[in-house]
Amino acid sequence: MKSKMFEKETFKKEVVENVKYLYRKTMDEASEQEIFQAVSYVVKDVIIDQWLATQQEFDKADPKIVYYMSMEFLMGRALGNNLINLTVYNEVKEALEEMGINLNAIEDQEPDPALGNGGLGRLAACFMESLATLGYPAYGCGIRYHYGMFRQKIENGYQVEEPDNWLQNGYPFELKRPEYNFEVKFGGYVRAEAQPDGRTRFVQEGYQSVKAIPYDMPIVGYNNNVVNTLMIWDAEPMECFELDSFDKGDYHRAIEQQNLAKNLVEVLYPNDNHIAGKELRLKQQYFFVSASLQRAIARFKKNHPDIHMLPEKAVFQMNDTHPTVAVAELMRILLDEEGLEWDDAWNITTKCCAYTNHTIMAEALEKWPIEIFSRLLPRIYQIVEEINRRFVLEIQQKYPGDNHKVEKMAIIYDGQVKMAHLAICAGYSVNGVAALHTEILKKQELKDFYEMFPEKFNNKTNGITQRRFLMHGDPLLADWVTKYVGKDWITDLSRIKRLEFYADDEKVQQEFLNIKYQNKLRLASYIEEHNGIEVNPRSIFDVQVKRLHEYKRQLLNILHVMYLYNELKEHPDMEFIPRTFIFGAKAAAGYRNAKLTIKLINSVADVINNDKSINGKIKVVFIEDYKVSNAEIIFAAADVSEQISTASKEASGTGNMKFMLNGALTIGTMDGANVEMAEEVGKENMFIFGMSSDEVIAHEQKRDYDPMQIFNNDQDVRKVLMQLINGFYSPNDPELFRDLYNSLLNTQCTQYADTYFILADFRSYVEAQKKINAAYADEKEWARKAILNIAASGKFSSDRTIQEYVDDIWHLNKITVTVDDKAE
Ligand code: B1N
Repeated sequence: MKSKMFEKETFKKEVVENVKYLYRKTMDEASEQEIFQAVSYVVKDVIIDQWLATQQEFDKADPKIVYYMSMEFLMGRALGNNLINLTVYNEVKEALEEMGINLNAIEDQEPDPALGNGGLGRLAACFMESLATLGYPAYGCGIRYHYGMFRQKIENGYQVEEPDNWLQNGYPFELKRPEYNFEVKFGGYVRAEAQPDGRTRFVQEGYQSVKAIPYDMPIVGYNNNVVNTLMIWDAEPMECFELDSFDKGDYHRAIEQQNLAKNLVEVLYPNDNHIAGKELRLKQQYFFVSASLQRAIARFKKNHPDIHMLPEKAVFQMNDTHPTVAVAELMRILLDEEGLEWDDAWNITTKCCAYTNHTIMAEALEKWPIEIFSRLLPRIYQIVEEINRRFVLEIQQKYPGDNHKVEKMAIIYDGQVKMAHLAICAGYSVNGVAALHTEILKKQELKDFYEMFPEKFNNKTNGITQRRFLMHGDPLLADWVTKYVGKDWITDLSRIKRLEFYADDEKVQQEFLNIKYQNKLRLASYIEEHNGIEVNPRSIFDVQVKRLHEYKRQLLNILHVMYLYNELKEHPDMEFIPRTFIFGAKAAAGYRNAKLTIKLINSVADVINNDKSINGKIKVVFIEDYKVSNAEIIFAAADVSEQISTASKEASGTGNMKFMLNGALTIGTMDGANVEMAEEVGKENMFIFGMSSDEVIAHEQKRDYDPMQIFNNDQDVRKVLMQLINGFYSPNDPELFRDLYNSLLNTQCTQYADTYFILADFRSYVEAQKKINAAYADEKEWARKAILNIAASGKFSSDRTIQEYVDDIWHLNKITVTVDDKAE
């Protein structure tokens, strides 16, 4: 039921009141930022009632709760989505219009809480939203980074990083909960203390500690009164350091504590699919894991006297290995604080912890030098050693005499703590994030573990929330979908399948094309405003937006653009539909080839966009600062979705699903979830190219791939690669792109040349691109394919994913929440 608060006159009055009380201003005097805050506080008021009611229901029903533990939650803006999920978006839009205020402009005032890098963090955000919408009791557990993902500026074609001070104006959708603070200890040493009963107690001494303070953010379910909680932890020094009381305490200690607290939560590590291995990162991990577990257990103990019941009431899902110290921390709490015996504690822990793997990229596998690990977390390290000792015995028993097994599977080996091994050993479930990825885990990366624990392994193909990525991001298309299939798709995306019946209907096709055109106009004006580039909305919008990584092969895309440009110059009359190649990507701050690829894209853009002789047939645009809020606009406007990773490398991908839902056609490899998209929509409605994952893996194992052969035999490839080093795109510095050239051909630079098989896939990519050109010439056929894609996107809702987690791993029950409307 809609709150009376959103009846127009009431709502308007509340906004005016808030502006008055918050800022002592009239509406005319208030800035857009102030109006954003005022509107948000009205919304928060309504949310708070549902939030309270949800908590009361938790207390009453005593349900099992999932704690989704993640270093990253890439939430994106909350206001618009909260309005949608409260089902009052249009009412509020109209009320504001009557006040002369544009809701979109107000939404634009909200900072993107960018507490994540890319797919992994955004998945966590979609999961939170789906959990609330399906009515499952859940907490997200993470860190309240003071600076999230950096803001990207492009200067002279180069990426420049700027701090993202998302908290500077105060964030209306968070609630500080200082009463739920917990101490987290680092360093020092462990003293064994003999107990009268003959047992030994372990006490950490000489440590430094911080106070963890949670901030709760409401996660609003769609039209169901359920509001779950994302708890993100901030750090404060244990004792407040007062300048006028030096003499009272130890000055140095106070300063140290203050610095520890400040540094801990200062900034998100801006690496995607890569681990920097810095001590501070391990501190961050333990900090939020320890605080979250302490809060979860305190909540559990409030109404359960017997800690053995924990597995019936709580499950801790570890989002990749980043929170895997949870295993040892839970053991520590059970052993040292609850006084359980090892076997008892282990039995509980292994029924509470589950692990999701998100990548097989070697550089993303977490390993900590035991020197760092044991110094920072001495008691936790002891516990990991004991887990490892027992695990190694188990391996030896199962595979007597096979020392190789221990070498490959031990948790501690070669001076390192291997977090994935710990997660698999202690977790009762290990899942991959797409069918292909899970198969590769079972057959290759985690083969030994799969052989030992086949029952633990399962697949949970990723998904995305249609509330944000269709309803909010693409309202025209959302209404159009509703017109044909009814509005059930909002909470059951499988219903969108009924759109299939209209795929051949020319009127429906035309409507789709008109909506796509409107969305392209919207993106074109965004690009004009933010990049100063004029693009032709009648051209094909060909889009690759995602983190910049060599395995994602933005380089393949731009090499193809260079090739096309050569073709157009040589054959000015060739059949060609104007194309706008749109890129958006942040590179990790220290990732040289990734940053150089951004420079290359911008350099190619400079040359091509300014070449009058090709009549604007190709445009290249690099959209600055790709983030959740502009992503929604970009997906809605795309004709072509580039999902071109080296097969086997992209665990799932989720951008691919967002494009599909918005009616873009995919050009992609048989990688990650692309494989399942092809299953759903049919290969004939996608543009599939390139080597299969089996082929890639075979070449990697045999080490028999030689890109130089391709360079020698393919003139077009040669021409494009020479343009990287002959100054064609960098006349003032012909050597500028030498490292990219080397990465493709020079075996001395990397382990082997062209690690990501760009040249191997180049020809088949060119062919697939030609097919796109031909297909787009037939507008109706194109629209038909796009409609079929939308209709086939039902599987890729995160609602479906979450239901599978619930059925197979978490075993939760739904709650129902009713609220009294205080505005009544
Ligand atoms: O997780 C996404 C998948 O859809 C993507 O294919 C996958 O690349 C992504 C270390 C990661 N895997 N690993 C990371 C992020 C940050 C970090 O510090 C690794 N991100 C993914 C959701 O399943």
